[in-house]
Amino acid sequence: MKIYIDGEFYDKAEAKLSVFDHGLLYGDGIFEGIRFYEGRVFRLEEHLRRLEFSAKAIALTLPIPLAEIGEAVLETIRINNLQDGYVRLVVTRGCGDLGLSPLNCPKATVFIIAATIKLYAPEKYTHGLEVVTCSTRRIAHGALSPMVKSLNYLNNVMAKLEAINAGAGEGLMLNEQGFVAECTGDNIFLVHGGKITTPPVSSGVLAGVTREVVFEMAKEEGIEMSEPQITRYDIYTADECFLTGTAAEVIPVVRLDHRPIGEGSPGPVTKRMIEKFHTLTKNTGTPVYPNF
Ligand code: PXG
Repeated sequence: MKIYIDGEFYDKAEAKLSVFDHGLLYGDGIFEGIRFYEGRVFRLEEHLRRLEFSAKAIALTLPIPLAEIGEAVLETIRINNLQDGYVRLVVTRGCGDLGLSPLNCPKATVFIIAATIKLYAPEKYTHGLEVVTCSTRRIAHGALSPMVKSLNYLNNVMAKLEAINAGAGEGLMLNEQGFVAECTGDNIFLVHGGKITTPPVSSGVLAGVTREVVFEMAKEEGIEMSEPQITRYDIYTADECFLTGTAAEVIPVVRLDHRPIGEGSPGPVTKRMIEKFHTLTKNTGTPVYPNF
């Protein structure tokens, strides 16, 4: 495995950053999780744009132009000769002194890992996930914008641990007001009477790339879609529920807090979204290899 760090490729054992990198010392940095399918990167431009916005929001200057970062993503996949997998693209604040100030860090560091990905068990896609509500709340806008895909994932990590300890596949995170935000690494969607809803970004949601794909697919299918504030009651009483994320893709949820959602099995709208999503991942994306 070859890993990209600041323009060079290193073997896995040699791919190391300094203990003085503020990405490690303070979680000061940003990342993207990107998937590629059959030699094509899915929604690369959208991921790069979100990275650019995350960087702007935390006043981090990207050390190379965005287009070069995109090219480095493709090169990392190529050098590892992969067709299907997952890219972790990380930009840290870089090395500095001990002390919070990012002004101590002259240059940000970019690293890129291309690997295969471990998915939820295949039966979860056909039978659906069980989700529990976590007591850990999603980070508040007043603390750090949940729109920033930052290296500060500790609240989500703690929520994930709660879900695992409860024997559930995923954890539902509420915002400070008690409204539904999202799961620990996935956006959430409901189906009520054939219409799709999802919490607005103002509820403390990451603007997921896959979330945006659901808006497009719903439009194509002529399915009405809106973003009202959502409570757990809305999920308990929904016909269907599903999650989306780069890692999870589109996955049905059949129980929340031990209550069956709808019939307690994946519904028709969810199944249609899964099918359409697979068609998109198969047939669209930025080619990794020449003469594709
Ligand atoms: N919410 C949160 C908090 C996330 O971290 C999503 C929603 C879905 O966004 P996308 O753009 O992926 O549709 C995420 C994404 C990982 C991993 O390694 C995590 C994510 C994506 C890919 C990999 O755990 N989170």
